[in-house]
Parts: sequence; C-alpha cells; structure tokens
Amino acid sequence: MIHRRACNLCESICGLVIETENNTIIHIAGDPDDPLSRGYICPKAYALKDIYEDPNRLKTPLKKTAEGWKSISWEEALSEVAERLGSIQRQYGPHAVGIYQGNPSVHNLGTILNAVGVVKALRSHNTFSATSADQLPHHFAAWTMFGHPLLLPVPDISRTHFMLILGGNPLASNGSMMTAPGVGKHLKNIQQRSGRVVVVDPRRTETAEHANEHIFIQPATDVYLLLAMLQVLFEKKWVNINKKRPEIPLSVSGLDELERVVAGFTPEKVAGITHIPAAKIIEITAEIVAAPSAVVYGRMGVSVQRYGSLCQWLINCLNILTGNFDTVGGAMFTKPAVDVLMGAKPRNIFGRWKSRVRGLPEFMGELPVSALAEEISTEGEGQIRALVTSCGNPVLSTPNGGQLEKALEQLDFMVSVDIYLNETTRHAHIILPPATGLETAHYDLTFHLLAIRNTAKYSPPLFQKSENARYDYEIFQELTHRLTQSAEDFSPVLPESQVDMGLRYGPYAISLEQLKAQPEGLDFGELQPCLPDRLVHTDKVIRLVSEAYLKDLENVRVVLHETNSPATPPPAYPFALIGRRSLRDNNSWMHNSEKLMKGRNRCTILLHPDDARTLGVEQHQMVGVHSRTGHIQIEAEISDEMMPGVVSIPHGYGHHRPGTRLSIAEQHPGVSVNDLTDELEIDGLTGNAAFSNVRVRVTTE
Ligand SMILES: Nc1nc2c(c(=O)[nH]1)N[C@H]1C(S)=C(S)[C@@H](COP(=O)(O)OP(=O)(O)OC[C@H]3O[C@@H](n4cnc5c(=O)[nH]c(N)nc54)[C@H](O)[C@@H]3O)O[C@H]1N2
Ligand SMILES: Nc1nc2c(c(=O)[nH]1)N[C@H]1C(S)=C(S)[C@@H](COP(=O)(O)OP(=O)(O)OC[C@H]3O[C@@H](n4cnc5c(=O)[nH]c(N)nc54)[C@H](O)[C@@H]3O)O[C@H]1N2
Ligand code: SF4
Ligand SMILES: [Mo]
Repeated sequence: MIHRRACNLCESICGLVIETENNTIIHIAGDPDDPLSRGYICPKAYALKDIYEDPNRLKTPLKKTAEGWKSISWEEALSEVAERLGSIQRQYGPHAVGIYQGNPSVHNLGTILNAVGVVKALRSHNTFSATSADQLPHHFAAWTMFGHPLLLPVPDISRTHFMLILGGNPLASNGSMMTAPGVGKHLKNIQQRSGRVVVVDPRRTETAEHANEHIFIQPATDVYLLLAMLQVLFEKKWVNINKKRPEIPLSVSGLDELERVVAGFTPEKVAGITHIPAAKIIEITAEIVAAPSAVVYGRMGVSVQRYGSLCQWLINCLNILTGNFDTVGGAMFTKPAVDVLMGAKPRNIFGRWKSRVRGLPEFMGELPVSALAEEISTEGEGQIRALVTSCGNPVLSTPNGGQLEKALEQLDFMVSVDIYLNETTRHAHIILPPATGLETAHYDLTFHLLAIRNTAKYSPPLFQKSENARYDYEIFQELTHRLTQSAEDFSPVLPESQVDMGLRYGPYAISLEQLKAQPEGLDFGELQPCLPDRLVHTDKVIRLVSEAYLKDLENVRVVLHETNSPATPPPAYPFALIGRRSLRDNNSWMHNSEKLMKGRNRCTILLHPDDARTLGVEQHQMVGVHSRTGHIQIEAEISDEMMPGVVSIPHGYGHHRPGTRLSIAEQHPGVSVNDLTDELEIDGLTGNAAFSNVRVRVTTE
C-alpha cells in the first residue's frame, strides 16, 4: 500500500510517500507532488519507522512503585493524576502545580489543540514551555510591533535576491520559524539568480559553507551589529520603507525615536565588540539596500542570547526600513488555510504576573523556564509541589538541567505525558504515553503559519494505535474533564472535526473532505502582501519602538562604553560556549534510533586549532569543560570552522542517567551541555534562556 503524509518531526513538514506491506513499512521517500516540499526529505524521515517499531516506546500508563515501574490501567492512571493534582491545589493553591510543555507539543495535532484544556483547568501561574528556551523573542517582537505574537514574518526565500542569515543553520536544522523544506535548494536558487547569501555565525556552519560569504561574529554581540546597520541606514539616508509599495504604503510610528536611539552605534564603535570590521558592516547594509529584494533572517543563535529580544526587534526594523517588509522577496506573512489569527484582538500578554523567586515576567501566559527549578526548590508560599510535563525533556533541554534534575526529586507528585521513560520522565510518579506519529492523524496548525508558501495538507493515520493505547487528545480531554469535575458525561471531540471547522471558516473556505481528496496537499500559491490589513493593532500602524526595548537598550549602551565588553572574556572562564545541531539529531529524543545514531560520535566539543595548541589538546582527546553551574568530560574535535575563543557543544545528549528505558541511546550516551548552561544567563527583557555565550574553561584533566 502507498500512503501519503507529512512528516511531523520538525518544522519542515515534508511530504512523504510511505510504502507498507502487511502492516510493515518497507520504504519511505519524499513526495515529489507535495506542493511545499517537492520531494525533499532528510534522514530523520526514515526514523519514523524506528519510532513506530521501537520496543522501548511506552504504550500503557506506568506507575512508579517500591518494586519499580508497574503498568496500570488508564482509568487508574487518570483518576490518580486528577486526584493528586486536585488535592495539592486544594491544599496549597492553584500555583502549586507547575506545567512544562516541550517541543513536540506543536508537532502533534491532538496535543496542540487539547493540552490547553489542562493548562486552563489548572489555572496555575507556573506554566512553562520550551518557547522560553527558543523563539520567545520572535513572538515578543511580533506582539509589540504588529499586535499579535503569532503574526510572524517569514523570509520569502524562494524569491529573494539577498539573504542575510544570523544565528541560523538551516542546512542542519532544516529551517526554523521558516518552514522551507529543501532549504539548501532555495539558497542555491538565490545564488543562481545572481543573488547572494551571507551568513553571520561564530562557526563556519554547513549553511555558511554553502553561502557566498561567511562572517565570524563574537557570540552574543549581534545586537551591536544590528544597531550599527540601522545607524548606517539613517546616516546615509537609505531609509525607504515604502519604496516598493507606493499604492498601499505602510504606516509606522517611532521612526524619529529609532533614529535617535541608534545614533551612537556607529560601525567603528561596534567593530571591536563584534569582531566585524566597520567597512564590512557598511558593505552588507549597502548590499541590502541595493538588492532588488533582500531579507534579514535571525534564528536560534540570536534569540538565545542576552539581548535576544532586541535582536529580533532590530531584524524586523531592518527589513521594514529597507522596504523589504510585506513585499515580494522580503519578510512576508502567510495566509494559512486554518488561520489562528482570524478575529485576533490586541491585548496585554506581558508581565501580568512575575515568577515568585526571581521576578521574571510572564509572557503569553507562561513564565521563563529558566525559573522552573528555583520555583520547585525554594520553599515558601506559591512553591511548585507537583509538576505536569508533556512532550518535554527539560532535564536535558533547559539551562542548568542538573539543578532541575535535583529539584524534580523534591516534588510531591509528577506526571509526564510522554512516549519514553527518559531523563525527565524517570522522575515522574505516573507516565501517560499517547499514540504518536504514524498512528495519528495530522494537520499542521503551526507550521503552515510559518511556511514560505501557502499550502495545506491532511495526513490520515497510517497504523492503528495499539489496543490499549490512547490518543493524546483523549488523554488531555479526559484529564480536563476530571480536573474541572464536570458533571457531564465525557465524550471526546475529534481533532479532525476542529480542523474541519477551522478550514471552513478559513480564508479558502474548504472542508476537510476536500483536503482529504488531495492527499499530496493543496497549493494556495506564493505569499502575498497583506499589510496593513493583517496587522492586529487596531490603528494598523507598525510600532517601530516600544518602551521595553528602549530600557534594555540602555544596558547595551553601557557596555559599549566599558572595557569589560563581551569581547573581553573573564579570566576564570575564557571561552564562549555556543550550541550546534546535526541533521541526524532532533533535540534530545530521537537517539533511540539505530539508523540515526550510527557513525562517529557527534557529541563533541569543537575548538579552534590555536586554542587546542595553547591548551595542549590533541584531536579526539577527552577534555574537561567547566562553568559556573557544572562540569562535563567530552571528546575534543579540533577544527578551524570555529572562531578562536569560541567552543561548541550540541544539546540533547546525556543519556547515561540511570533508570531510563532507552537501549540505543544508552549505548551512545554523550553528555548534556545543559549541565554547563546557566539559568541566570537570560535575555534581560523577557527571561528567555541565553544558551549562547555561556562562559566556560577547558582543561586537559
Ligand atoms: N543548550 C541548548 N539547549 C537547548 C537548545 C539549544 O540549542 N542549546 N535548544 C532549545 C530548543 S530550540 C528547544 S525547542 C528545546 C526542546 O526541549 P524539549 O521540548 O524539552 O525537549 P525535546 O528533546 O524536544 O523532548 C521531547 C520530549 O517529547 C517526547 N515526545 C516525542 N514525541 C512525543 C509525542 O508524540 N507525544 C508526547 N506526549 N511526547 C512525545 C520525547 O520522548 C521527549 O521526552 O531545547 C532547548 N534546549
Ligand atoms: N537536525 C535537527 N533539526 C532541528 C532540530 C534539531 O535538534 N536537529 N531542532 C529543531 C528546533 S527545536 C529548532 S528551534 C530549530 C533551530 O534552528 P536553527 O536556529 O537553524 O538551529 P541551530 O543549528 O541551533 O542554529 C543556530 C546557529 O546560531 C549560531 N550561533 C550561536 N551563537 C550565536 C551568536 O551569538 N550569534 C550568531 N550570529 N550566531 C550564533 C550557531 O553556531 C548555529 O549555527 O531546529 C529544528 N530542527
Ligand atoms: S526535514 Fe524535518 S519534516 Fe522533513 S523529513 Fe526531515 S525531520 Fe521530517
Ligand atoms: Mo526549538
């Protein structure tokens, strides 16, 4: 049998053609007819089979007992979870239950639609997610500038003539906040139409290797580069917001103020801090201005740093001021078939409450995950005593995971909705495993919103879930029902019916039946200009400047005038640590696939040959890496792809922890970089984790 579906493992949502025989997968290939991915897939697609067949994957609820883990019925599990959470909230108040939602939440239809029911039922201020270890600054900029956190501009990569990539490595990550399957081909096409791709990164990445130019930057100094580029635009009188849209001009507020605040950041002043010569900064700015169309795109590397929110704000400003906003080849907006922005109204979603211990601000109903461990371990009123995790592995994925690991042991109760018994869920008292991947229907509510082309695709389940398993929507809906103690009988709402409704009321007014009739997906064409209509601000004016940015900018200005700049390392921790991704990893959770794990050890520390020489480190030698929060032993890989003074370690490893059930992963445990990262290193404006530029020392012991 031949099945068509979308891969739900990462943001690319590639179309797949899966061949089965007697209920076994015999082949997985890219679908050339998928209107978005056009046949592209990556090696992880094959691992969908491994996940489906993985004997370690959990199918029934588990309960921790004195004799070890015991399988229990869904009835027993759900009633115990609801009872324990309810009684802790009755005794200590609603905020005593914390919630953490991880990355696959947005890749699973049933979860994205229904986990929110549990969150609402719990009414806890202690709600956390992987967003604050990732893309929070994008949402913050979208909310302040355009009126809604999900009104996110996407680079029109298939039509642009110049692309400046800061802190993104789409050739390894397959693109992020930009659903662009086959991104390598798109980058090549830019070059073939005589355009240019320039990458700014402290490492010469896979993407940098394929770009026209790579510029090294000192980690966490992008804010200075971006400010200087804006300063150049104003000084040279290159600002031209509506140059390509005389008919429907954009209205902006705060232009004069922006000119005033960037004025001191000349290329000459920031060159020392960023390690980018002034002439180069002027040259790239001039290229953006001269190109028929251009787009600046910044991702993980610039979001997860001290000034991550300023960076994402300034990137939007650059696209707007150069006339590359909501225009072909610039930064554009999507019009997805299920449009979550329909009827959206502006509202305050920032700082409505603060974290108890450190006073970090709420955003979009969530607190920064860097505060999670201290909220569990610091005694007092409002302390977290029970935790719900869903689709998350915060022990390996959040800053100072070692501290969190200890904090989890203090909880009175923990429940994890997860498909594995892993580094995080081993601390739970009950694990609720949903059916996943090929056993579920999929419609991507999130990534059509971020795609470089307007398309829609429905994926029917390929396999039946196992007999006693439950779907994620059933688990969340039933838990919500029990937590709210609703008197009505429970009857599940199918995610498909919610999608059908969304499609019918959406901009293309189609039904799910119509979409199902086109299994390779429906194509609604290239992105179209849609401003100012689509702005959520009621006055339809883009806010170039907000108070919050101006305040944080003062801190940037202070450093510019100090000798203790990010370019002057503290002697105890002379190296700047950054992350990296490999095509065959997916954060922390796919290391149980033999296919993805074979080959050389990928969990290594990359360091420059000059640094290796100074330290006396040989290729493949084990070295110690130390930070304020912890230390690890890791294999050294010496390479001039690193900037001197900067080292890189991937995240998502550290599978040696006892008591997990991950047989392949345990053979290739690696170490967790988040045993080195620091919960105190955050974006000062939002509290987003700052994984980039963690200060470390490397030793040969
Ligand atoms: N140092 C450093 N740390 C980082 C990053 C970095 O670059 N450097 N990146 C950050 C980023 S961008 C992110 S998004 C986070 C990710 O952080 P997390 O979301 O916390 O971690 P994941 O590794 O994605 O873990 C996914 C979990 O979901 C489970 N899972 C998989 N599929 C399903 C499913 O269908 N249903 C359910 N219920 N569970 C499922 C897996 O078993 C696993 O436990 O990590 C962040 N951490
Ligand atoms: N294969 C694979 N694909 C994935 C994932 C995965 O784990 N593996 N994870 C998925 C997830 S959850 C996400 S969020 C996306 C992330 O997608 P990307 O943002 O493309 O991911 P990264 O590879 O982490 O790229 C970050 C880049 O920033 C650079 N960098 C670090 N610090 C700085 C800095 O201070 N300044 C600048 N300019 N650059 C810096 C790093 O060297 C790195 O090249 O990938 C997704 N896709
Ligand atoms: S790029 Fe992402 S969506 Fe495409 S096949 Fe690979 S993991 Fe799946
Ligand atoms: Mo992410």
